[in-house]
Amino acid sequence: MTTTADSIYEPLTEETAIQLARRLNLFDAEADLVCREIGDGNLNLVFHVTEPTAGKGVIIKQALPYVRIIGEGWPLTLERARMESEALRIFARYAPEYVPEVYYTDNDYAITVMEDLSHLTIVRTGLAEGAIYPLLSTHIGQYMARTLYGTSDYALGAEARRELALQFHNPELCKITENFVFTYPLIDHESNVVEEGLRPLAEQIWRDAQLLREGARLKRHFMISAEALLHGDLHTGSIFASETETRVIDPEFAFYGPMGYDIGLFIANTLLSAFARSEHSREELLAHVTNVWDVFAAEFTALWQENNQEPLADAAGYLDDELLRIFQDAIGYAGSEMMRRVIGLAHARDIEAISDKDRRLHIKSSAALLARDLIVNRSHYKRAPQIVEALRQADRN
Ligand code: SR1
Ligand code: MG
Repeated sequence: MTTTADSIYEPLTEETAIQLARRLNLFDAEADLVCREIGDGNLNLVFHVTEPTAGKGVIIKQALPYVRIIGEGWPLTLERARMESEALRIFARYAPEYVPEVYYTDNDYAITVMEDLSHLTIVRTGLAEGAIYPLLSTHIGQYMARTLYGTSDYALGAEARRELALQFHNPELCKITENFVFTYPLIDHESNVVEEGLRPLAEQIWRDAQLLREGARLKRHFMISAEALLHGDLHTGSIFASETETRVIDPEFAFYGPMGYDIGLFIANTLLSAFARSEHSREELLAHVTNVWDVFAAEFTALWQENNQEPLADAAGYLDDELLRIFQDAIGYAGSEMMRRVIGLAHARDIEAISDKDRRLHIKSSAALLARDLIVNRSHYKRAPQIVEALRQADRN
């Protein structure tokens, strides 16, 4: 959906966001409400409406008809708000404890009203400040196994899976991923942001025939594999957490795609946060990388054994083959995501925040070398600890 002259869409202000919260009876009629626009992502408006005296709040998220960080020159479908709220409702069927509750949706205004998670912090920010989130990878491993398995052919049967996939074409948001994650970082594209000092490495990357070929294969697989309903942008900026709680937000890129994509994005962004830390404080983050896969694989296996619509699912070795393929897809996608965070448009804030230029450049080139290895050599990866070993190796170079 785009806005037209007769469309009723208009962007909210802090004042109209309060009026909406009142109209929806989300607070007592007499409550004193305050509102702040807190969106700091690339795309949307986010209003935090609170009743400070009662310690209550809600989040009102609204899509703009363009990319927020660029402006009106880059129009973008309002349909993404519907994708987000429908995906949140579907994920809540499988993993309610790991997503915010959706209270209200208005597709004309591209609005989703949802649970206030302001008692939690965005994981990317927390990790940059030294937080550990001891349960993060266990929760995210469970979240991914339950949502990805639950929306797959294995759990739903092919007919129901195809029906559900019809709701999630999401072509404009998929195009953003295809361009900004897969294509542009591998060519000398004007949108890339290559830090001075990194250009020779970027030029080497753009000439690397093996890397381009494997990057193209990963992109193609992303485009044609309708395995499960993905979050579609599961980086650490899309996760709120505390020591005990974890919630996945922002699934506006949701579509039917390869399961390894969500897993790869979580792994990539955790690795980037690990790179951003000093060597001796990385261990907890590296443990998250191995644990997320172990938890995912164990939970996926349990779900597979409990409920499986595929009559051939018990064929000897088939589950192991599936898990290895998903793992190697995840390795490749982790590489694509890391590469775009170093030389694409949207960088990792924790790495950009490093003030020592030599250290920042060392981290970026190590991350790019690791990304290359993950993409090109993904079929050599069989176990999660190999990822950690590869990071250490890249850091030594
Ligand atoms: C132009 S938008 C770039 C990125 O912002 C979103 O958060 C997605 O990660 C997208 O790839
Ligand atoms: Mg987002």
